[in-house]
Amino acid sequence: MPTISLKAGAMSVPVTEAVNPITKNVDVASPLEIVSLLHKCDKEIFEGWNEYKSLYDEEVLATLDKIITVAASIIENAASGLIVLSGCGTSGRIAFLTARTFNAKLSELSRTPCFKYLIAGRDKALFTSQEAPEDDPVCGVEMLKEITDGKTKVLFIGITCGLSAPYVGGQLQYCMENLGVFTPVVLGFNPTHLARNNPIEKWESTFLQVINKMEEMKSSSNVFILNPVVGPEPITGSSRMKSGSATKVLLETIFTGAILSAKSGDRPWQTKSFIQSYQVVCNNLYNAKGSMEAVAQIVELAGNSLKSNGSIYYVGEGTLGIMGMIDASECPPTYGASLSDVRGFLDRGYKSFRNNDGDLSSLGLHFQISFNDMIKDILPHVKPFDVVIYITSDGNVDQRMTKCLCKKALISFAPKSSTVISTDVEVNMSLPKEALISLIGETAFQQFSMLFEEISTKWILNAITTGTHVMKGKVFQNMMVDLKVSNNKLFHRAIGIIQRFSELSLEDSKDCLLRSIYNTDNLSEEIRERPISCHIEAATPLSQVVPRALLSAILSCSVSESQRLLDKEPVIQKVISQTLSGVNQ
Ligand code: S6P
Repeated sequence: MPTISLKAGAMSVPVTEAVNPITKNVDVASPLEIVSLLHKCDKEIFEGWNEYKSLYDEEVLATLDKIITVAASIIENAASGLIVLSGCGTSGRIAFLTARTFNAKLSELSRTPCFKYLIAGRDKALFTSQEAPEDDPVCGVEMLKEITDGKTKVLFIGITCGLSAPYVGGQLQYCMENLGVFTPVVLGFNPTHLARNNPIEKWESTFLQVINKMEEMKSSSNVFILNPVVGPEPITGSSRMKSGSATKVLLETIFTGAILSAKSGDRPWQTKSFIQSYQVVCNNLYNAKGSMEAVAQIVELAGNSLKSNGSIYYVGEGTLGIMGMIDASECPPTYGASLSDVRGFLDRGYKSFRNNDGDLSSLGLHFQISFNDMIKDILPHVKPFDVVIYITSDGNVDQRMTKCLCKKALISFAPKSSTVISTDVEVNMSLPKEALISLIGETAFQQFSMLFEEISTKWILNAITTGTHVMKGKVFQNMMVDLKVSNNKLFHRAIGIIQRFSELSLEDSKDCLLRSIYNTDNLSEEIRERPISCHIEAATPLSQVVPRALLSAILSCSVSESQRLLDKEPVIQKVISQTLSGVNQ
């Protein structure tokens, strides 16, 4: 297979969009190798990447401490204050989960819940990808105004892993214009100079300009930039993975600290120790005897299921069930999977989901999320090669959910002896209790151990869905080539992919993409000059836009000829590697 070097210098490509050399051959790796490569990438979250500042950098830790102080003061004055977490896609889903977790913690402590989340595309985006609202700064501001109405002190954390989402950019700008009320924080994983600098339609600033303004203001006002670098994603640009995990780590470090500071005026741990506890959990997860092998077996089982057009169903209670739902929701935008390929179910459905808009089940089948829905709609029709994956903290599984004649796997945080069902594969995790207690103390361990189970679950589920789609041939080298061109970020990523593999200029690569979107070999000036949002609108409902463009770029052939090649061989990974090796012979 030819090795293709990245043409653009690493320093001009945002780290979150760069190619990770660790996984460059992940497309030809075995399930066990895939799991081990993903672990190597996850280690970079804590060990840092190149010369950039890591999670443990002094500046990052000092910024975290300052944000903890602001958050603690809001928790103490919850009647007039609010903590808003906002983001798009995975970032919005982690915002939701965090707000839900810490509101519950505050209720347990008999304090007023004061967390709210915002997600571009509203609650529908918790289950299905709603990429277009990500490009809308005006909508972001409107939603922020609506949710903060009447509040006099707001900590706003805008999460955008790539420092790129206009939805979040608009909100940050609005906060900076209203510093009397808002303390803005941007959370992302690129150095500031690599923030996105593309023009945003119907808006006067680029994201880079917003960040530059924050840089100017941060020394004199309560404006914070939290941007450690955790290195490129294992599947290029898939920020649900390392960046999503690092988002969870940082938000939880802030709010556990704030809750404890507000409760007792002091925390029994250093901020650094709390982050270290996730590192210990990460290493423990992958190093535990037999655990990588067991996860690899689930990858194999689930990969074979998807290859036979089967489905994967996550079944879980509480936040572990929600981790399953989040992982499932990311498969359509990341891998072009159908909504039925991977689904997540939660014990009490909307009764325990606690989302802003309440029960959304009337929106359709894929918004029906309870065990009852699964018993009614899925279990009677499961196929023998479908896979149900139970995720449980205590080893217990609702017996009604076990009555299915298909493959079964269990991910449990209880010893094997307490497992109540028989499955094809079982991953038994245990948290490294002693190490965690020595880092954060016994009380905090008791109070927050669920957070460590959640992140362990995230790492396992991300490995399962990544591995299965690699097995299905969706990934070429470590790049998902068949992406949907459904927002500005993905439009530019698509051009980057064509440029990378074809060695065409940026302009010519863009033309190739447009020819594929508009299914023409003669691109008019009128089409070229349309705003990017028009191209996105035209491309969103189409399939195989990027593979078609890529093949016609590499082979210098017509759009219809490249479609013909794709019709002959639907496995993208094969058709591209065959084409490239043909070209290189
Ligand atoms: C990425 C995921 C996307 C992103 C979303 C926000 O794996 O599919 O939904 O989360 O595009 O990206 P960002 O960079 O603003 O956090």
